[in-house]
Amino acid sequence: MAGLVNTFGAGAMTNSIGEIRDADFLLVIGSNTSEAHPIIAMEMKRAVRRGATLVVADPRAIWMTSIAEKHLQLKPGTDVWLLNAMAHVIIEEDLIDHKFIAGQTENFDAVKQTVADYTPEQAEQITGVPADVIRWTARRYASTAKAGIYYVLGITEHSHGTDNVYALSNLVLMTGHLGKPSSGLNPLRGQNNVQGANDAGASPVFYPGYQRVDDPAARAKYEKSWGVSLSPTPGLNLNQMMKTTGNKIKAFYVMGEDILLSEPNVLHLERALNNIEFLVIQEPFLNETSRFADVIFPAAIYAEKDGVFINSERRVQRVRKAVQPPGEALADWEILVQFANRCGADWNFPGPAEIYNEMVKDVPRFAGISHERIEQTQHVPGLSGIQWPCPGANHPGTKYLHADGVLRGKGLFQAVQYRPSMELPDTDYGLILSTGRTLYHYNSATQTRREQGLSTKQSEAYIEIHPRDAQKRSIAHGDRVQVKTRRGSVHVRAFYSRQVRSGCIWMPFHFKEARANILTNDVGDSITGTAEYKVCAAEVTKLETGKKDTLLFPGAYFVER
Ligand SMILES: Nc1nc2c(c(=O)[nH]1)N[C@H]1C(S)=C(S)[C@@H](COP(=O)(O)OP(=O)(O)OC[C@H]3O[C@@H](n4cnc5c(=O)[nH]c(N)nc54)[C@H](O)[C@@H]3O)O[C@H]1N2
Ligand SMILES: Nc1nc2c(c(=O)[nH]1)N[C@H]1C(S)=C(S)[C@@H](COP(=O)(O)OP(=O)(O)OC[C@H]3O[C@@H](n4cnc5c(=O)[nH]c(N)nc54)[C@H](O)[C@@H]3O)O[C@H]1N2
Ligand SMILES: [Mo]
Repeated sequence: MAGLVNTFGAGAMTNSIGEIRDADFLLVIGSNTSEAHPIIAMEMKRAVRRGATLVVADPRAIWMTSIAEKHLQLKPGTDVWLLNAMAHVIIEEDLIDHKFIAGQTENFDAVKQTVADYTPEQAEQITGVPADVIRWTARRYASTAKAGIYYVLGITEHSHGTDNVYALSNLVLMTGHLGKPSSGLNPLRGQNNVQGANDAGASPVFYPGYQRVDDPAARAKYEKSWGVSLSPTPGLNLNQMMKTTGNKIKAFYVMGEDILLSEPNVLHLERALNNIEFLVIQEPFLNETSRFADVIFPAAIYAEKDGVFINSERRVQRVRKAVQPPGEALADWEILVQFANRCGADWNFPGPAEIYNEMVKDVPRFAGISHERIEQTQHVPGLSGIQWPCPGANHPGTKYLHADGVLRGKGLFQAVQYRPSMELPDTDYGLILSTGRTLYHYNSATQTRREQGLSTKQSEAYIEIHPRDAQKRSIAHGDRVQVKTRRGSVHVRAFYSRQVRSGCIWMPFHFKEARANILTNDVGDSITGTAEYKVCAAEVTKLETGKKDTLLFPGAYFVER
């Protein structure tokens, strides 16, 4: 879901994971890297140990802030102010890369004009980050050659998520930190194959390989290749689909998503699901959504099937069947082929290698990658798989993007103005609720809560609350509380934490008995539809005193400060 927008021409990490250790400056913004991307965090730790400067911009103190040179503890949803103020300083102090801007970008003047109003002093008022720290960060970022930016959902899960990404892209373009090793813009992808799903065209906007459905040339190509006529308009995005459920949409085929746990404003969705005519889910496990299903196709999990996964650094890697799927479960592709054929298609794919060839054949960017080629890389030490772009069978793949010029042709500067989050605290709902994940559970936790060890480490839903906010509400560490927003309420434990800012509470979304998404706002970003999971207004009231024997804080990183 990390929104797939940037202004250079490809939605993926521009660098490789292996380049992180050589970076000299790292800006980690809206990424709880050590809990959500521990392997990548290891590379960041390596860089810091080597002497690199790490700056973390995050409303919470996370483990990464403990090794950071500076922690920019901004107020949630104020990133555009922070980033535009950094751009302001970089331009004011003439730290821009004139040659790169002139040769490889367009529309710089619009950004220059816009950020002129974003002074660090005013940014301090709005973000809470001291002006001198903003200046310091801007100078350090602009003047370090190997400077990389790493971001995830703290940037994208906002009604202005695309603006946040544009503001980051502007910094990259004005400093020319692109097309070089260890220096670029890196969205760290979420689920193991979410990059692959997007690459394959599992999107309302793209055919495989980010060819737009509203591009007449791309459409003509696929009409010919697939022998069908195709719509020239993009389909509904996930957010729009969820909102039209029960009205326009009468049937759903949900494959590998537990929508009743992971979609925002989920009680609304639940009511809507009562009004649809048919719900199919394709799943390895019974989850919350299966309560509403008319049909369940039992699906094999990753270890039970062959194929490829594509990771954040655009690396196409093989997964191999290690065990047989249980009972009647089949690989997702086998179910889909059977389904298509019963709808009248005539698909005869012997296996995933042939399906992969079909997917890449009209995509120049992937054309050189095949299962056979990936097999050959398997035995080369330190190398497994091939990174796209890889246009031909003799092409070695691409470590970092834009080395021979920006893929889009010219990098496009996009001037963005700050827009506040849609729902801010008021007298009825005095706190900002933010949600996310922890080290111990994986998204809807249909998998991790079946594992004893992880459930022992973290067994129940909770909020982190600043002691000052808790005491104001007569809540003690460990008490049971009600958390309420305009959309609903849940009961959880409250744990004191000085890692959240005063005025903010934080909650994981993993627990079905206290779904964070009953609380969240389903307003979506206007371009990607990604929901504002990171900011809504909430209030907390005490229900009962917590049992003293279970007052353990369940988080992976917690210090009483
Ligand atoms: N253990 C574990 N690992 C996972 C997952 C999991 O469920 N469990 N899920 C995977 C998936 S699908 C994804 S998409 C990734 C997500 O990876 P992350 O995006 O790193 O995970 P989140 O917990 O959503 O945390 C985002 C960070 O953004 C910060 N943040 C919140 N609001 C703001 C803001 O307004 N501005 C800024 N600058 N920061 C903000 C939060 O405090 C938090 O530290 O993780 C993947 N990895
Ligand atoms: N409040 C709040 N909500 C969020 C977020 C947040 O930060 N805050 N983050 C959002 C993000 S980034 C994401 S990615 C979503 C994730 O939310 P979901 O996609 O709903 O969660 P997952 O647990 O990743 O997986 C969903 C289902 O896929 C099934 N599954 C696993 N492997 C396979 C397979 O091989 N085949 C099939 N067919 N099914 C399989 C699992 O059993 C599970 O039921 O949550 C979103 N929701
Ligand atoms: Mo995700």
